[in-house]
Amino acid sequence: MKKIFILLFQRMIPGLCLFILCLGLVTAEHQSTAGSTKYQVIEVLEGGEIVGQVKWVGAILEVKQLQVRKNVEICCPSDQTSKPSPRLMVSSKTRGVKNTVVYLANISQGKKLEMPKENPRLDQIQCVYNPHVLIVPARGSIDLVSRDEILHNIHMFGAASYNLAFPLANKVITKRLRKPGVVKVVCDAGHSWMSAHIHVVSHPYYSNTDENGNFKLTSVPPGTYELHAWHEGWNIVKTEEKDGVVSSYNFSEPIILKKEVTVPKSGKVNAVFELSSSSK
Ligand SMILES: [Cu+2]
Repeated sequence: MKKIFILLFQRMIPGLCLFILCLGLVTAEHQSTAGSTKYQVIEVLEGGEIVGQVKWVGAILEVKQLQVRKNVEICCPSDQTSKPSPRLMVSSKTRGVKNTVVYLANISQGKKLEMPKENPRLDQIQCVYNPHVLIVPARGSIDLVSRDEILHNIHMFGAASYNLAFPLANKVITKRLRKPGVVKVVCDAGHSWMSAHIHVVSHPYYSNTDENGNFKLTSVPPGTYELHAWHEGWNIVKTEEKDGVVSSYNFSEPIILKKEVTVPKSGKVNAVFELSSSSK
């Protein structure tokens, strides 16, 4: 009798495993579907536009930058010993602030998030990331490449974690960015002045400001939204020294400005954000 039970139990094990596996797959599928149902793609009828500018108010600040002490011949070929900080780029003509990501924070439905024909690219050129801020659709890929004949090491953290060595120039590494959120990029190969931000986005209503601080969101379903403007920030909260020399600056958290906007049917709404030395 006991033997029959053991035999039956042994025969049930593969079935039981299969059942648990199926349950797991169903749960995983449900979770991934639940994640993607947060934003719904619809045909946008009588969509409107949000256009505007991120502006600097008051005297333009110059953000301190670290001295280049490693691979100077590649990083600073034109005899400088430091590079201008890419953190705060204000046009002296238009007072527009570049690299501010303006987006709709509470949109639940709208146009489709199109995958770009070519992957967005992050270059490492003369020990600077180019572009400094970029937008990548979630589940899309990014191409990372170094143009310098020295070692760079991309360290990403936040919404994605990667540690990627670039010992050679012109070798492209492609990585998928699955989770929406902000990814911070730094170089772990002794170039502590190098930094960039990647916004991994789950809907198409994101715009990175140009050199005049301009942004534009198109085909927005008519309605009232919360419009956010993200800037990485420029205030130094801590200075670290090594052998009497500044080795790194720790910056304050990104600044997020908020504004309510109402998009009219087939119309346009203008929005202006202001940043100044007292912005937090
Ligand atoms: Cu580097």
